[in-house]
Amino acid sequence: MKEIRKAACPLNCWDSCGFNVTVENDKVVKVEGDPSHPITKGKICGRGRMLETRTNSSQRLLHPLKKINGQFEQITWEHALDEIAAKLKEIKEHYGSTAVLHSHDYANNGILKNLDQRFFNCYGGVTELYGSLCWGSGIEAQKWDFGKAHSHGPEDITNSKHIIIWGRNVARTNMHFYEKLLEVKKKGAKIYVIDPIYNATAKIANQYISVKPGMDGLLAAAIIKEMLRLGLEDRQFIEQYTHGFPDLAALLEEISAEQLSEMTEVPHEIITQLAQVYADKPTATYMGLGLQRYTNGGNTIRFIDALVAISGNIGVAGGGANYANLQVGQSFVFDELTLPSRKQNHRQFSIMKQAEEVLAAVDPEIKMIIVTCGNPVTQVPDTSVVEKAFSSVDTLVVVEQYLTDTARLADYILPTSTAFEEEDIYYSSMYHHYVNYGPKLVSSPGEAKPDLWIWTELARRLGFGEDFEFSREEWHKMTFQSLEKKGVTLEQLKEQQTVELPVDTIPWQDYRFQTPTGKFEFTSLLGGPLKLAVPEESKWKNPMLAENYPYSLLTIHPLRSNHSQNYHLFPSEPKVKVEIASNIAEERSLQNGDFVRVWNERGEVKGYISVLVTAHPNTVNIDEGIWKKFGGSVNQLTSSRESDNGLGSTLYDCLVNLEKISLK
Ligand SMILES: Nc1nc2c(c(=O)[nH]1)N[C@H]1C(S)=C(S)[C@@H](COP(=O)(O)OP(=O)(O)OC[C@H]3O[C@@H](n4cnc5c(=O)[nH]c(N)nc54)[C@H](O)[C@@H]3O)O[C@H]1N2
Ligand SMILES: Nc1nc2c(c(=O)[nH]1)N[C@H]1C(S)=C(S)[C@@H](COP(=O)(O)OP(=O)(O)OC[C@H]3O[C@@H](n4cnc5c(=O)[nH]c(N)nc54)[C@H](O)[C@@H]3O)O[C@H]1N2
Ligand code: SF4
Ligand SMILES: [Mo]
Repeated sequence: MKEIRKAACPLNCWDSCGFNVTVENDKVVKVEGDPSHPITKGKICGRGRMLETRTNSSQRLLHPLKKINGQFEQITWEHALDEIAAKLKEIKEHYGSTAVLHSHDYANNGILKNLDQRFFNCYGGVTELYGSLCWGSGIEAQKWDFGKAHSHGPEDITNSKHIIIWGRNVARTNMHFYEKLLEVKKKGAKIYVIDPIYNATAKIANQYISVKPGMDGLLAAAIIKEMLRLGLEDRQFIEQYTHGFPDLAALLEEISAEQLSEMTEVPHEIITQLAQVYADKPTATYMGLGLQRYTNGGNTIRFIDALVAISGNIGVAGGGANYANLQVGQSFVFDELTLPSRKQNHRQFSIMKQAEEVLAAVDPEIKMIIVTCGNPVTQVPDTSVVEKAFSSVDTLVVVEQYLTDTARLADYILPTSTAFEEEDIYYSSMYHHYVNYGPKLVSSPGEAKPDLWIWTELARRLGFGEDFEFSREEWHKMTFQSLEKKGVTLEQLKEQQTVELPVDTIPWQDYRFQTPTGKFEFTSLLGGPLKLAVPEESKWKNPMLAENYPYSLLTIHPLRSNHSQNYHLFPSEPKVKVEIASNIAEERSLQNGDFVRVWNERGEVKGYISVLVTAHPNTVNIDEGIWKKFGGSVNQLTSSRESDNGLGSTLYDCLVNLEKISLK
C-alpha cells in the first residue's frame, strides 16, 4: 500500500525542509516537499530528492565489515561489537581513554546524533575536536562583537530597503532564501551581491560587486571609512551602545581609501555607493560562510559587523548582520543528553589540524579513531596528511552508510541507518527557526542499524548500559525541557510536524548585547581590537608563494551534492571541473574542456576547464566533496591552517598554479 508521510530533511543545510515522503511496502519511493511547511512550502532541492536514492541504493553498506589482511570481510554484529568493546577497554586501561579520538562532523542534523558524545563521555572522556571547518571563525567573531551569532527571522527581509548578499551562494545553498529574495525584489527591495564569482544569485541582483577573495574585511573597512568621511554614520548608536569606536577610527586613519580600493580590487566609486546604501536604512546584510574560510576570517566578519553597527542597522527591522542563528539550537537542552559531567579525562584537537595532531600525539598516543557523521578523508583539509594519520592508528572504526574514502581506510566499518529508518527531530541553526519531526518510515536494509543502537550495544559491553536505557521519546523529552516551560511541547511537534521556536526574530532590539561590556564591541574585551588583516596565502603576506602560485583557489559547495554525500549516486560519473576566471584562460591559452593539473606544495588535482566569464581575475574554483575515485579530493590542495581566532578553517585561503596536460 502506498502512503504519503510527513518527514524532515536531515542534511546539514541552511533550509531544514519539511518533506512528504511516499512509502510503499516498507520502501521509500519518492521524496517531495511538504506544502504545509511554513518556510519551505513544498519546495525542496535535488539533494533532498536524492535521499530516496541514498536510502535505496545497492551501494549501501549492509553488514559490519572487518579488514583482514587488507581485505574487508563480513562479520557478525556480535563479533564486531565484542572486539571493538574489548579494544576500548584495553586502551582505557593501558593508555587512558583519551587515546581514543572521536572524529566527526555534522552530516545529520538529528538531535539524537549527539548521543555519540554521551557514549564517549560515559566511557571516561576521549580526545575531542574543537572548532569548525564550516563556520567557526564567524561564530567566534560574532561572539566577540555581539555576544552571540543571532539572525533575523526569514520574514523580516520584507522590511529591508537594501539587501547585501555577502559571500553566500544563496541560489545554490539556501534555496528558500532565494525564493524570498525574488519575492522582495518584486516589491522594490534592491539586492547587491558581493562575491568573487558571478554566481546564480548575482544574476538576480540589482548590482554585482566583484571582490578579491579574502579581502572583504578590508572592503567593509573601506565602506566604514567612506561613511565616516561623508558623515553618514549613526552617531547616536555609536555613542550609546558601542565600545571601542575610537580604536576603529584610529585604525582607519592608518590606511588610505586608495590603498583599500587597490587591495580589495573594488573601485572607489563602488565603495562610495555602498556607503550610501548602508546609510539608506534599513539595509540587511546576509553573510555566507565562504568569506570567512580564510586566515583573516574572524576579522572579515568583525569588520562587516562593524559596518552594520556604525550604519545603525543593528536591532532594527529589515537590518541585521545575519550570519548564523544560534538561538535555534540553543532552544534545546543538550547537557542531559550528552552528560559532560561524566568525563574523567579530556583532551582536545583542532578539527582543522586533527591529522597532524594524531601524528604528533604523545601521552597518550592515539590508538583508536572512531568516525561518526563525517568523511574526514574527503572533507578535512590537506588530504595527504589526513590519509597518513587515519592509516597510522592501530584501529580505525567508521560508522557509515557508504564505502567512502574514509571508510576504505577503516579496520571496522559499522553500517548505519539513513534518516527515514529512524525517528528523530531536525533543526538547523543557520536560517529559519522551525524544528521538524522525522518519524521512522521504513526498516533499514540488511543489518544496518541506527547509530544509537550501536552506542547502546557498546555501552552495555563496557558496563554503562543503563546510561542508554531510554526510549527515543524519553531522549527527545530531555531536550525539550526548557521549551515545554515556554509552552512548546514535543506532542505539538509530533502532531503538527513542525513548530516555531520562541526566538527573537529581530535580535538586539533592546541593544543589550551579551558581551562583557553589554555593548556592541568594536574592540572586543574577549578578542582585542580589529585588525586590517589579509589572507595568509596572498601577495601581501607571502610574495614568493604568490609568484609561484598566482591563482586563488576556492572550493565551494557543490550544487547537486551535500559535500561528499551524493557524487557516487549521480546517474553519470562525476568529473572534476576546474572553473577559471577569463584572464587565466587568456594567460594560459586555455579553453573549455581542456584537461589541467592544478597544484601547490600540498598536492595536486586534475580536471577539466570551464571558463567563468565574469569571475574576479585570478580566481579558480573546484567544487568540494568529490571522491578519490572520481579525481578528488580537492582538499589535496587546501591548508589545515586555522583562522585568526583559532576556531575556523582556511579552506579558501589557498594559492595554486595550473597547467594544461594531455589526457592519460
Ligand atoms: N547545494 C549545496 N548546498 C549546501 C551545501 C552543499 O554541500 N551543497 N552545504 C551546506 C553547508 S554545510 C554550508 S556550510 C552552507 C554554505 O553555504 P554558502 O556560504 O552559500 O556556501 P559556500 O560554498 O561556502 O560559499 C558561498 C559563496 O562564497 C563565495 N566566496 C568565497 N570566497 C569569498 C570571499 O573571499 N569573499 C566573498 N565575498 N565571497 C566569497 C563563493 O564564491 C560562493 O559564492 O551550504 C549548505 N548548503
Ligand atoms: N575544500 C573544502 N572542504 C570543505 C568545505 C569546503 O567548502 N571546501 N566545506 C566544509 C564544511 S562547510 C562542512 S560542514 C564539512 C562537512 O564535512 P562532512 O560532514 O564530513 O561531509 P559529508 O560529505 O556530509 O560527510 C558526511 C558523511 O557522514 C555520513 N552520514 C550521513 N548520515 C549519517 C548518520 O546518520 N550517521 C553516520 N554515522 N554517518 C552518517 C555520510 O554517508 C557521509 O559519508 O566539510 C568541510 N570541508
Ligand atoms: S538539502 Fe537543504 S534545501 Fe535541500 S531538501 Fe534538504 S534542507 Fe531542503
Ligand atoms: Mo558547513
